[in-house]
Amino acid sequence: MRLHLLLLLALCGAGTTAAELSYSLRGNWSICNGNGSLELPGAVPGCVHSALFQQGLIQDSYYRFNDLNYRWVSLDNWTYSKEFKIPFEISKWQKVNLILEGVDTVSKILFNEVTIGETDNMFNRYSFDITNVVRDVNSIELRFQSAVLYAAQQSKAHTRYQVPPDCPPLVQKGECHVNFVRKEQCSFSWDWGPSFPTQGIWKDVRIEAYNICHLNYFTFSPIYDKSAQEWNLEIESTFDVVSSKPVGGQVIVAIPKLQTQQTYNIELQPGKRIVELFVNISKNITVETWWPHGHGNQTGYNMTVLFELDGGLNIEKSAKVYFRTVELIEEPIKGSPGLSFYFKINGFPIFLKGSNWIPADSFQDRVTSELLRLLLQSVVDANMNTLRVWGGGIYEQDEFYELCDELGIMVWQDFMFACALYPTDQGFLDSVTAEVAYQIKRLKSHPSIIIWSGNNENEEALMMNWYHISFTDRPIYIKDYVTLYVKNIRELVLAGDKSRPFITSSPTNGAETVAEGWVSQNPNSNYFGDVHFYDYISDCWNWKVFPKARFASEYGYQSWPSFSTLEKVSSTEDWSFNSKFSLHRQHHEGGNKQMLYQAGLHFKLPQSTDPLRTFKDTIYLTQVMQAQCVKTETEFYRRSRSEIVDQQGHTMGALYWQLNDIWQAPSWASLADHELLSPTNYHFLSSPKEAVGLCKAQITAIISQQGDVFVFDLETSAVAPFVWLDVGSIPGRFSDNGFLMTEKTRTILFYPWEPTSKNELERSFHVTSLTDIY
Ligand code: BMA
Repeated sequence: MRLHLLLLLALCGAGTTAAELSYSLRGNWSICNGNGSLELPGAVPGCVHSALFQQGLIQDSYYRFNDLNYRWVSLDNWTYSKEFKIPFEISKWQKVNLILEGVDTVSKILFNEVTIGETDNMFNRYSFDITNVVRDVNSIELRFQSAVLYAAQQSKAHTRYQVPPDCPPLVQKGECHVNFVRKEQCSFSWDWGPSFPTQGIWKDVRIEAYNICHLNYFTFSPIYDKSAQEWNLEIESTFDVVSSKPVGGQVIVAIPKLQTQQTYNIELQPGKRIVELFVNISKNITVETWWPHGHGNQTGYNMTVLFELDGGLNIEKSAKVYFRTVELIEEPIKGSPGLSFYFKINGFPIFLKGSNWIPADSFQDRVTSELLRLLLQSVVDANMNTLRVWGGGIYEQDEFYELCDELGIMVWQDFMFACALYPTDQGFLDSVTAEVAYQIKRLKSHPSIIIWSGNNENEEALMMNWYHISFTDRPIYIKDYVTLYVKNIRELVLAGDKSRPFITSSPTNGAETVAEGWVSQNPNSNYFGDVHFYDYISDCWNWKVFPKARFASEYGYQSWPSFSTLEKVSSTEDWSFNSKFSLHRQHHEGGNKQMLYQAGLHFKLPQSTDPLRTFKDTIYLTQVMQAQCVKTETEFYRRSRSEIVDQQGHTMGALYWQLNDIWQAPSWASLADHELLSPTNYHFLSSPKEAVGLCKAQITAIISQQGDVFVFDLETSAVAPFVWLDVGSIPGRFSDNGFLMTEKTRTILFYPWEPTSKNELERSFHVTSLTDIY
């Protein structure tokens, strides 16, 4: 029999028992719908949609119109339950807790038929005291309420005034009132994503039992003392002391590579206790700092913290510590009104080049650490150094930040509020307070996170009056805004994390927003803070249309994903640009027309007599258009770093919208089914549609294998713009793609993400260039 028993700590000395035991409740649970007509097994961590799919009760949720067909799943109220025997003698333990690392979202929890608590926030971690209800054999039940129904109820109960928007635009085919529930905001639909408001236990769940005392939390941050020119480390540990007497002992902090070992005496009084330690790193020792990718190494140091407490109780923690400083510089610029807005890492100004990150899947149980590694490795391979974790998604899993630390990717971390106004009644604020305090503790030791931002676009929504609020009512909403982001979230950040700056929103005017009472007349100003810029009408080859801003944290253009990506979730009748399917997948009003309009400015639109050929060529052309537009705009921001023109400039960041996709649909993403579009540099002297003398290029490839990598030796019969290599559904990444081929031969590498063979690649290989359409 496999016991899910993990012995975490053992008391030293003869004849003693363990001081803490943990019993995992991962694995098989039973799931039941509201009226009991459906009962099925389901995995934890997981969600109802995944369980239904695994049991063959629903098809792939991303297939064709299934987002609408399976709406019933999110509208039902499901129950997760499990019976289990604890494989150790539970009565011997002074304190027993049920720990839920993530519950999605609204549930009532029963343990041995006794209600032990409720949840209403998928971003919080819950701990319930079950000492008095736990037995050797137990039952647990999480009775979920549909997040959609809950959000509607909460909105209805908010009678004093409306908190807009009520519903997303119709074209998004989503659910309403998402701003009333602390859940991934884009799970009710977005302008690039479907509506799948999942239910389930989406993170780890376990029982922990302990005597004497227990380390609940451990977090730390390195702080540089400028005047003393030395590094210190602040370590914070949170204990639950269940012994009736104080528990004394020593803490030994060791960072061997920095020749640091310090011992502290502590005494923990009964109850919840916080221990704060301050470790000084001697000036005489060289500390190698953590640098972003492209600027230096990502050096980290192994640290152990050993608590040797009374009665032989030993608790040991180990972690990697990275040292770096980050400053957000807002200072006057010669020749330009306003203030700069840029980051100094370790005292060195750095241009942030990168993209925006959204959740990698609607169903988080499908987001593996392997997938994260592949995506994040692509980020650094494309020479980016920054990702913004956008506020309409989730605080990412630990592995995401660990990988960013390791790879040198700076993270701009939004709190999870986006494109909406939010309520501020006490229940909502309490839930947010718990969420924010927890997320700060969980994430603050990651050097990769260089800034916290209160929300996505909510200052702009308010001040640009997206929701048509009357002038007389505006103060109510401004007050709510300040209550939530300034009086609550900002205060929590200031109290919990001194190692990185905080801004209230993105876009914002930074110091100018503060000066204007936390909301600026125009949060998108070119003279302060960051901007978000979208323009689908102007010609994107004309750099004069772009804002010469201090920092562009969002900009972009849509394209369609490759045919091989779409093929898997569609059927033959869907394969035209104006099919019901193509319209259904487009969640941005007018998006399909905008893409053709923009492409038509410089390219001849596909005119094949074969409808499938036309569809494939149109998809290809939207991708070429997107690549060109993002290239032109990005290069403009990069150039603007070193100039002031018309009193504007000194741009220090360019993060395009968006890196990844959540499903197979048109969007602003540059990575779709795991392929990387990586532009090289060139300058066209005219639009390709006016170019004369382009002849059809015959491009061939000889594929060979070198270890895990495949080599594509390409040969072309003519100059070929926008050469696109495609290996169908084989996941992997080309070293370059979408390039201009002016030389006769070129070698490109293919890095597969799953085992494949030369034969398989040869079968799936397809190459397109602009000359195929002309
Ligand atoms: C910005 C983002 C997202 C959106 C994108 C494209 O507003 O913050 O909300 O998906 O533009 O429209």
